[in-house]
Amino acid sequence: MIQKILIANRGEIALRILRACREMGIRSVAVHSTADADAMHVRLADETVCIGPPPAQESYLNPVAILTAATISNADAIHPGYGFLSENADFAAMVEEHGLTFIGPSPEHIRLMGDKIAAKRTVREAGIPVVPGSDGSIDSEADARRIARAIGYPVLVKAAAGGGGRGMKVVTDDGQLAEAIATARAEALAAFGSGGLYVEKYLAHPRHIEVQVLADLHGNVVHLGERDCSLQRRHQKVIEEAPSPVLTPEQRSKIGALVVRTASALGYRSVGTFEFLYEDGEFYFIEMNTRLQVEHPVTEMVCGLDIVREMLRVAEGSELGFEQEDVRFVGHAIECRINAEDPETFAPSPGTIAEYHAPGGLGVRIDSALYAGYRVPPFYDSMIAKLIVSGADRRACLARLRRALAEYVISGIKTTIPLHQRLIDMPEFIDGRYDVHWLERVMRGEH
Ligand code: MV4
Repeated sequence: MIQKILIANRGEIALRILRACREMGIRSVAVHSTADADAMHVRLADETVCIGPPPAQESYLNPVAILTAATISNADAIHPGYGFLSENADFAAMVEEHGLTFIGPSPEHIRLMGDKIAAKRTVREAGIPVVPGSDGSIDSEADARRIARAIGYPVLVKAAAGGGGRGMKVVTDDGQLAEAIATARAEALAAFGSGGLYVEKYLAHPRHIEVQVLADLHGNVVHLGERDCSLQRRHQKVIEEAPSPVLTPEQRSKIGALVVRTASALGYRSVGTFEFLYEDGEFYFIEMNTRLQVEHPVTEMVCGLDIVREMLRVAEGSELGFEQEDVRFVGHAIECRINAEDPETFAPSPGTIAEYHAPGGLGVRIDSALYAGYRVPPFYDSMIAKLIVSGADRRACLARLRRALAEYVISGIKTTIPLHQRLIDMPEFIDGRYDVHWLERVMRGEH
């Protein structure tokens, strides 16, 4: 049994994990940089350890500082949250070598899925549809040209170590291929230290639909349905919803069964997300995330499950207490990510929160570590709150979301609340007619 968990994160997700710990009678250890001494996760934890100066490299991204904190606080497990060290296979291995439980997938699964080429090959062999393209890395321009001609232009050159859109190049004909490969390789080497590339057919107007799985250590795997995360800007999600407005129950069951079979065959454990592009009624796997995700609450709201609680339970070896047919999807949920940013320019807006009033009422959930008087530090991600609203159906959910956004008061800094208010009143959003490029077109004034 896990008795004490060190939470290797900050902000709303540290609070989310801490709340699950408290409800389960597990003691919590918060770690923090000197910039976060006054943070809510530090105030609410049972114990706290300062792990370094403000830059994340020297605090939240420092494995030695975090393992030292776990040792001196006598924690028996570490939850990495999302971002920071959550998908660092070496860190997960170090945690286990120290005799602690890493609350997440095995280091081997994290490493496998971190290599996008290996991930794609693995899930394809298990029967999941993938985007047509090179089956492996491309070694030369000639190699890439042969594949590009076979699948047809336009194609996308992607970095094997990438993800999140970094090191991606669209190529529309043979003539652009050499330069795209050279720049993509250079960018990948600079960003990830490895230059492996692969080629895919470029889908021009896909949606981003991802499927949540949950697996225990005894071979039980369930899927918790999908989230539609097509509203993104510069590969940052802005609004997510469950279910996707475009899927039928039959499509959900079919893709769900495929990912469950695959996770099962891999011996996967903990939570994970299979990411797909969805275009013209077809799914195409692109990547797998081996962590708890920011947008997990929309799934919780439609499944009635506490994903973090389940993640902690399976980490200590408990069996999933339910089967696939026990997972029922009820209603609709939408999450707005609220950032400390100018809603038009997206310039960061750190500073002191003067007034804070969170909306409430039926179907309204706020996951945030904000409070009046809190100073949003300039050193970290600008997401300061998630507003998650649920309703009997998408229309009811939207009406409630509109109401909740209007109630939300965060003064003293700029936030993206006005952007959300504008987006959810646009006909394309109301009708669910949007793809992954829609938001950027709106921001350029082209919709
Ligand atoms: C694609 C694509 C079109 N065709 N792959 C961007 C981030 C990375 N996770 C995958 N991405 C894309 N891959 C093929 N073969 C378009 C994108 C893409 C995108 C995907 C999901 C959400 C937002 C996006 C925004 C621009 C491009």
